[in-house]
Amino acid sequence: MLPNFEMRGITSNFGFYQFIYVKKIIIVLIVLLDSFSNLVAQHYADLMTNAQSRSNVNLNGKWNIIIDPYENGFYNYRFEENPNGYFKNDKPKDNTELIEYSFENHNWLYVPGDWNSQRDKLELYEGTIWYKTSFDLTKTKADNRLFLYFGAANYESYVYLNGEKLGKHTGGFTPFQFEITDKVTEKENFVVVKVDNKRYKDAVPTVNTDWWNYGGITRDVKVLEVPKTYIKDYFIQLKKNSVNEITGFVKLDGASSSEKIKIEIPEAGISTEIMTDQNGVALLNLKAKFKLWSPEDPKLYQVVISTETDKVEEAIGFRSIETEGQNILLNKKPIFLKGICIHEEVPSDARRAYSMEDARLLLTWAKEMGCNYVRLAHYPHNENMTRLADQMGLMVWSEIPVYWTIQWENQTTFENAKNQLTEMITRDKNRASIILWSMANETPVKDARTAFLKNLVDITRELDNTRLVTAALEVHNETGDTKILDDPLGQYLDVLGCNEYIGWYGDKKPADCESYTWKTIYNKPLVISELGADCLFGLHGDKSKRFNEEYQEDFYIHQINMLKKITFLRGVSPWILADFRSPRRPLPYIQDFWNRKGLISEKGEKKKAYFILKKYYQEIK
Ligand code: GCB
Repeated sequence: MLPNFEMRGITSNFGFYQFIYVKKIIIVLIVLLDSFSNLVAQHYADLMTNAQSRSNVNLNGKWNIIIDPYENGFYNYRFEENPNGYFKNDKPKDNTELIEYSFENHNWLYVPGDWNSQRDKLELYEGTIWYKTSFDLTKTKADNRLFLYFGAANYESYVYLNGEKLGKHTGGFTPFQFEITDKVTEKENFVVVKVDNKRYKDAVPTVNTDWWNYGGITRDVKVLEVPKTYIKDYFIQLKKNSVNEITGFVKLDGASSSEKIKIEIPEAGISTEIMTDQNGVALLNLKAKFKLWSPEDPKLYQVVISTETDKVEEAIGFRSIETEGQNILLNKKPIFLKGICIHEEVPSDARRAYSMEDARLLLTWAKEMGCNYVRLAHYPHNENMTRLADQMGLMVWSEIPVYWTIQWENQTTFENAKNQLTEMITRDKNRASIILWSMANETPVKDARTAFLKNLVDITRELDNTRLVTAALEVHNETGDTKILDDPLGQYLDVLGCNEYIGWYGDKKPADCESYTWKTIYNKPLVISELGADCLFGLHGDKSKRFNEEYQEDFYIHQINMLKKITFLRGVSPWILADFRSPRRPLPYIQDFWNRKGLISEKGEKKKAYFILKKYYQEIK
């Protein structure tokens, strides 16, 4: 909800009634602004935006670990939280003392990184591992503040500094931070983190998925240093449907009175000052002529935000994204999303992706295939992916792991999903590349699920009404050769996503898909968010035999023929860029724990179907 609060055309020669009228408008505006400022103050996640640009002590590297499958370092023998757990970082002085652990051991893991790929014995481990590192820190200014920032850790993390609990975070794919200003000393601070990747039925995602449950501190860890009053958050994007008007906000943390904030976008000739209110929030509304961000020309502007004591900058792109009937409009022009789904995994190393080099590998593969769009499945990927997508001109579908069947009636599950959604939007709301926020993947059609997801849609629109909202649905209504997309969730979405595997799952052959006619009850654009078939690179033979390259190739040929006939189709992201690890896929010799629907093998080899999709994308204007 970014209200336009600019007032135009108010002149001084008003009569009494006009005066009353204007007064009313002003009161309404003040109430609106105030409620928006409260929303900004309270509803975004407690996170520093653009943490990447902050001066910091980088805690990446080797951390000592203790593998703790029984959670002995957390619970006592009555299964109560132990006040003297491993976070105390003790060790026996000698054999007269009974302390049964020590971080001074030979065990360590790299951070960032998943544990499964770093040690053979951890390949399938699901449980607790304790991590420990230490750091020295001299502040550059005495009254500066310090935050311990995690890019992500999967799935549940308890964080301790110098033996004291800072807090807990749930969710494996979004950032979290703790203020540690008053808890840090100059020398030998120690951070201990208990990371647990056990799966639970009431969690998000739930127990069954189709990807590897990589555990550990999978993204960067830093201590960030900021001034006493610092620029905590900002939202600087074009207003919904506009190509020349920015609305947004800047939020300071620690401000005791109204403060001046300067926003500069030198290349667009913008230099303006705004004042914060009692919430530390300053609303922004300005007009300028921008060269708009697009896949063909991913123009980014350097945006500088400064106060008397703080300054941050970053490259931000400006573009509009909207729908009109069954079209998706980018910068007011209809666009077709030529895409591919991607898991956050480097297949050649069978590990989580986390670095800029990893992001470059995956997104370059997508670009080479002719994509202008990527679906980052099925959870928020690391920030390098969305920042690089900004630079490379790839539009992004970003999703939370509300996957298959979670507990729709469980309030705690809802709060968990809401929190992950809020953290995703808080982190990435200035990324021009992101055009779609996705609520879920392949969820069953029933009232409790639709209510759950509608609530998430409402929250998304409240936090960011500039982007489109979607979800990967399925067809549940089929009569004869007609597929009817009528999922009730569709009424709340801007873009209908739909996964379909005609010719792979079920009893149909690849060619059968061509006889289908697609319909929908909604006047909305459709993106086929998945389609795919498994194949092992190098396995050749008859196209009627599954897992041959020829089968997958034939499947893509028929699918593309079908896609061409769907009148309301405005994009596609086949499943998937590269083969990826999944415990659901044990078929020996063919899968061996790899989902083989990649168009590229785990070694980077291109399968035959890759070239079919590339050609299709080349032909689309
Ligand atoms: C799907 C899921 C995806 C799976 C894929 C498959 O529909 O959304 O996560 O990996 O199918 O390979 O079955």
